[in-house]
Amino acid sequence: MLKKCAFVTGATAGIGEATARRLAGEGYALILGGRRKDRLEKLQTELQAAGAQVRIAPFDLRERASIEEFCKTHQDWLSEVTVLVNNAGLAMGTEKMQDASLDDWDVMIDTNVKGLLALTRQLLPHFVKNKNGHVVNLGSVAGRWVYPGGGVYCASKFAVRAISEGLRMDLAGTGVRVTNIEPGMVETEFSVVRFGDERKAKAVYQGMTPLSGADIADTIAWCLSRPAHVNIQELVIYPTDQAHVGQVHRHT
Ligand code: NDP
Ligand code: 8X3
Repeated sequence: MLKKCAFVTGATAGIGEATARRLAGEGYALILGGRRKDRLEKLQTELQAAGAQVRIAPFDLRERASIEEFCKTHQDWLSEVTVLVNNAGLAMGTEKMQDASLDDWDVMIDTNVKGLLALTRQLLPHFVKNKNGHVVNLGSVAGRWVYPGGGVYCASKFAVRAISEGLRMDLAGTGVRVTNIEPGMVETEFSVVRFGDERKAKAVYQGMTPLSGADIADTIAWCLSRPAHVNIQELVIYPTDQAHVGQVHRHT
């Protein structure tokens, strides 16, 4: 039987970093993705010191050629992967669509949709051949409900939901599982990236208790630990202070 091995994208921060730590603690070997190689190496050193086997994948998910080159060079690593956590992703801006930047739209679609697809496509033949694999996608509540200023980010997460459903249908009978995790507000670097401003990012979570990366890592670990015949299709996870995408209770 294959050893437990997870490829976690976006492991340099937030949910991905927390998931890497959690899965290392559960005995998974890891391949960690992200562009900031210094952060990947730091996490690798830390987790290896605690006994985990950790390799790094420092490519930009928007560059299909880099993904293909990495995967071609490391077919032996890919053949050992049992879990793919497609976590890397981002939102850029909250401008109205009539004012928004086409470049921001490209970055979101290229990362959240095309990057996820390109890497997943590389792993699927191994999962199917091994009759063993679990794709965990990071969707969002934004993949179910649209909000003003979020149209294209939401579209990218609606796409993740559709891709998750399509994968589950096409993989039926192979033993490969597909789960879409759909969080509400999680305090990570997400809002700093979105606004490019620490102060604006802090304000997003002011007076409420958001989810943490570790909360989502916990949920992912639970989905992975279900018996092989159980597939969690999707999970929406809100902080208790958030009732809907546009409804947050602030205790101030
Ligand atoms: P963070 O900004 O903290 O982390 C995002 C991660 O994605 C980083 O590790 C970053 O690494 C990686 N990443 C971004 N662009 C690329 C790229 N082009 N190539 C490779 N890696 C990339 O955000 P979160 O942890 O919050 O976000 C993780 C996922 O969860 C995203 O898909 C997000 O949409 C989703 N999500 C987040 C929510 C939230 O409220 N925070 C709620 C619902 C879903 P690096 O910059 O080093 O490349
Ligand atoms: C991130 C959650 O509500 O900011 O996916 O879009 S939200």
